[in-house]
Amino acid sequence: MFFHGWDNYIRFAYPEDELNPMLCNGRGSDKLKPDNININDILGDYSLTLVDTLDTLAVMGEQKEFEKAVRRVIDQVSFHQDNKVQIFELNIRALGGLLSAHVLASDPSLGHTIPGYKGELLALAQDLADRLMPAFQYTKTGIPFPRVNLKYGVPKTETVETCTAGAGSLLLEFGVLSRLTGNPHYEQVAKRALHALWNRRSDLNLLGNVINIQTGQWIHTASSTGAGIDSYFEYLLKAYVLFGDPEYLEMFEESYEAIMQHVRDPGGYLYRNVHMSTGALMATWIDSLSAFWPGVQVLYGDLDAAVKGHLVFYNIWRKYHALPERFDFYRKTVDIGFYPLRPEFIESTYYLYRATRDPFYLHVGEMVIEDLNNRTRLPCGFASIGDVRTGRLEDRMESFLLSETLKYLYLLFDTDNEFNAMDSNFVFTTEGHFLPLATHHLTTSNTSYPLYAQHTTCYNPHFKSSLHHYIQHPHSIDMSSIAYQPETDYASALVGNTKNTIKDLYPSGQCTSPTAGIQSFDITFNSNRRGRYRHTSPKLMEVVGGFLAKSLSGLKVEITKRPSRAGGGYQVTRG
Ligand code: DMJ
Repeated sequence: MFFHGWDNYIRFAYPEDELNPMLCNGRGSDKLKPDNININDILGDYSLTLVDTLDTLAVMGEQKEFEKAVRRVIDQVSFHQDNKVQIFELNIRALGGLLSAHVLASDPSLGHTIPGYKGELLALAQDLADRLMPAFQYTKTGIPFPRVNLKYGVPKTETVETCTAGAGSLLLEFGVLSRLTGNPHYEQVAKRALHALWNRRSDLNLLGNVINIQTGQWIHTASSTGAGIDSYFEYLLKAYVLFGDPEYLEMFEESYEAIMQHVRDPGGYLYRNVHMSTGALMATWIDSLSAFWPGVQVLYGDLDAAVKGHLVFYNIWRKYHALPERFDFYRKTVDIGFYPLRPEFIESTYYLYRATRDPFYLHVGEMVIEDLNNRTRLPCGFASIGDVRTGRLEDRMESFLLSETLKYLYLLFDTDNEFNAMDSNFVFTTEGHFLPLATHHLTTSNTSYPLYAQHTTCYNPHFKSSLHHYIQHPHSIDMSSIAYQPETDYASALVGNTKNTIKDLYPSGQCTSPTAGIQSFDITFNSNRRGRYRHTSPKLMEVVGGFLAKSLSGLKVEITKRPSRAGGGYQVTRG
């Protein structure tokens, strides 16, 4: 799948920014419609998909292709463009892509060095960051302007309203750039922006969605884990993982507590839009961007909450064979129907599998692969879905398909991949870029950091040493798989999903039939005073109308009570 997207991009679109999978050609900035921010916030004529995909090539072990792509970037990519772009998008997609590829190309311990490479990607990254810096120049609060012209700086007419995620998700890339170049300025401005937002949190410790960068007033006061705020939280936690500064963890913990108390619904499955000052419900939809949140919860160590939240998106996906941009949980229907091949649900699935090894998550991955291939694959690449209900396609393949969606899918199934086994402090950024930081960069001249970032309750699936924080799952099929838990049915009902057929799971996700000898066991039922049958076996779970035997390796047995008109007794079926 990856090469279907990548080869077609290189063949039909490169050196343009994106592939049009229907027209089989390339797409760059929209010069005819400068206000088309859907395109111009992201595309600016710098071969974006190429830059965004570099580290995926390394992650997939495609060293020759990685080297070739890096050479292409060095020889042909320039950010000296008369285009107004969003600093958030350029930061996560381009700066993150360049930094990741630079570290891979230059650090021998990672096994992807490129002969003759002289740090050109780092120089390009710094050139790009310098072009983004005007966004921080004339702000009274320290919160940056959302957009800059890469050639001429911030236009005089530029809006002073920015979203929280846009202004507060810069620290990983800017921090790494500072430490690699020795220029602390990038990290300082990103940190200042983060603090400026944080200092404007409500008494409930919640942040709003849109803020005026000059007055510091909130414009849109809905708090959520979704669009407009999402990666702010992600960067607090990942900044702690990467830089080791406990301040970020404390901020994350305060935010997390507030989210769990006010944004999460009392049932524990949905993360909603609530007013940042009162906690009152402001909308009845959740968005597909917020599907990243269970992944962050895994990283933080709250596996129980992660499993539940993920099940909501799993059931929405099963209902529509993709994730609609917004789903109304009150009406149990689609609110906004497009799906531009986003990664968030797959990202969380990946984190959950790394943490639990529950084959259920491999089956989720299999479902996603089938749906992507069935619904979005065209001869020239993969197309966005315009409406998940009708399957109408749109002629766009965003760069995150190759940088994130297919990277996480690959890492989900390539269980022994070297990037899954790494035991050092690194993160995947919000664009899925692999970003490590060597230990000697953990201290800077003006700030002191503890040498190693490790919080005792923080589970990082990439840290082998922290695995003891969570149970090891058995390698054989076991009824403890989330597929068979009541939570799965609950989440299914929550989104009005009537498709309840979960395929049988196989050990470690292998599609082989389990071979097990004939087993027998005895269970004693005792009648209590009210004539009800009681059992004492821990292997039996009471379900509506009968019992379910569990924890029997390789065997599922269902015991159902027969109605008296059918003769009574129990019906035993093999499942
Ligand atoms: C990506 O660019 C990143 O994942 C970002 O954090 C959110 N939007 C897209 C994917 O949906």
